[in-house]
Amino acid sequence: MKRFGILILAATLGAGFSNSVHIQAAAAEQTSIKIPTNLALGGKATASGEYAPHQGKDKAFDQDIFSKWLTFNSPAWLQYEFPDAKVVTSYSITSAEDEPYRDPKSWVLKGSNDGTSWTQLDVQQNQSFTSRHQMKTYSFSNKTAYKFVKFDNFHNQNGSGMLQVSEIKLYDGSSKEWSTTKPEVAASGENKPNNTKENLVDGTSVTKWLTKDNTAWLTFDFGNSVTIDGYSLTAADDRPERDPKSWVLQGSNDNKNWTSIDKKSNEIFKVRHQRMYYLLDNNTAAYQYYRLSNMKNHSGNSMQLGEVEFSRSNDIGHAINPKIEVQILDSKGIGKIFKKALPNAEKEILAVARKVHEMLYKSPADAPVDVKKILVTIVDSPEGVAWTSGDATLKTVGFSAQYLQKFVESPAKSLRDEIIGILYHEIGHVYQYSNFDVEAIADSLRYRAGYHDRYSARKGGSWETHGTANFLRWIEDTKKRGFIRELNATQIPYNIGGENEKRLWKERQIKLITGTDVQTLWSQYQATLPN
Ligand SMILES: [Ca+2]
Ligand SMILES: [Ca+2]
Repeated sequence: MKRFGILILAATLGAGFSNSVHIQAAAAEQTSIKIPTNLALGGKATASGEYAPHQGKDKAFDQDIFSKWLTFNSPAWLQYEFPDAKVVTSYSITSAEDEPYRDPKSWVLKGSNDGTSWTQLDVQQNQSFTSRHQMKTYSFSNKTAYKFVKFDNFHNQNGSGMLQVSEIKLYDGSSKEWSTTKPEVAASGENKPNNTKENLVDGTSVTKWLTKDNTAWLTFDFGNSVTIDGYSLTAADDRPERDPKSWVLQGSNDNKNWTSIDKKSNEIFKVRHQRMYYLLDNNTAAYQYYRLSNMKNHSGNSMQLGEVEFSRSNDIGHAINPKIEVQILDSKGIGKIFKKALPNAEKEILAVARKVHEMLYKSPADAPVDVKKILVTIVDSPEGVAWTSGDATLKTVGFSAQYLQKFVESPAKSLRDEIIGILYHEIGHVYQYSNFDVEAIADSLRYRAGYHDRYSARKGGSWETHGTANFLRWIEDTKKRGFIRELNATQIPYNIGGENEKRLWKERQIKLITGTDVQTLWSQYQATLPN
């Protein structure tokens, strides 16, 4: 399958400012994070110099670590004017993607209300950035609101020549809190010790719940009332006849009186580990308990599931909220089949975007960019399938109308599943940070969500040329949970030259993360595959 036109993203994750609180409640398990509010929004930047327009002063305040402000003369100054005066008490500076000598070394931060008389707020000297796109945060005490802040006497590491920063954020200590809750599960039955009900909410479809019955119910207790706007069921590893075929989703606040929310009567999971997402478009009531009741399998005497997830309005994942827009632009209007396959396309694409983000980042606070909008277009393109382009705030995912047309002409296949699979891949590109084999990482997400058949992989080749995506997925599932996130947090150093050096660097990263040599992992993986 041919794909093209992929935008490669880069740089370090903005860690270091999120608080994690782990509360072991009586039933459900809750984690919350605080994302600090960046005040550098909607204001005006001025500077002693800039390399406009591509490396202009605005690039220091555009919420995008992949763009930078560069000035040819150090020392320099950089000023930010807020729309309204703010009480700034901390700030972060993120280094750019290359040339460490251009990083800031010393500066004075000043505040002013008229742009003329200045009060010193913070002084830093002998600072250094040990990696590219590294974010460093500085705090100071201040109780006065200022309309202007200015980084003055801004020196680079060399003392003269160019100075550059990729991003500056300004904070007043306010933040927004998000939490995630792992529910307590109750079930009509389970198969101890390996296929227990807890396996339904452990974050991977590799572990499963199984009951030796053709009917079942499952209850999920969140500890508090929460509204959900969707839920997903992920198929287990084998035996499709054990998949749930029908169920009723209900909500309750006392675990006794139940209200029906959704009903399915003939669901078919076409690929093992397929994650089927069900949108609840008009659901506004909050419930503490959710129940999959009257579950029936396809046939036989057992039922099983890999994972059950609920999309909660207060969840960390909902901090990811890009505007989604779909435009049918092809000359013959073929693109209408896209909307027919995904009737509520904007909301379904948002759900994929949130899942992809979760697969790439532990928390939205760790993500290097904040994509504001994803525009999905269906266009004339006789070649290719889909592609992603754009800057950090607006991404465009293109689909070939001709490809969709050809696909829909093979009735054995589901256009809906194909589109969702492509979305896992392309939205992977929208959010990925690492330049480590961008195609393989994006495709590993598609495998993980069950929109490529991982069991169709065959023995042969080497790790970097033959089925790399499923190999990465296999490491994630069997060797190291969070492996793909850690891989996505790496960045091939800008000064690494040849292909061989790059390969050795990649192999070192895999060993660093997993503790195992890549050739050993590859041999173990090969042993799991049929000839
Ligand atoms: Ca920037
Ligand atoms: Ca599981």
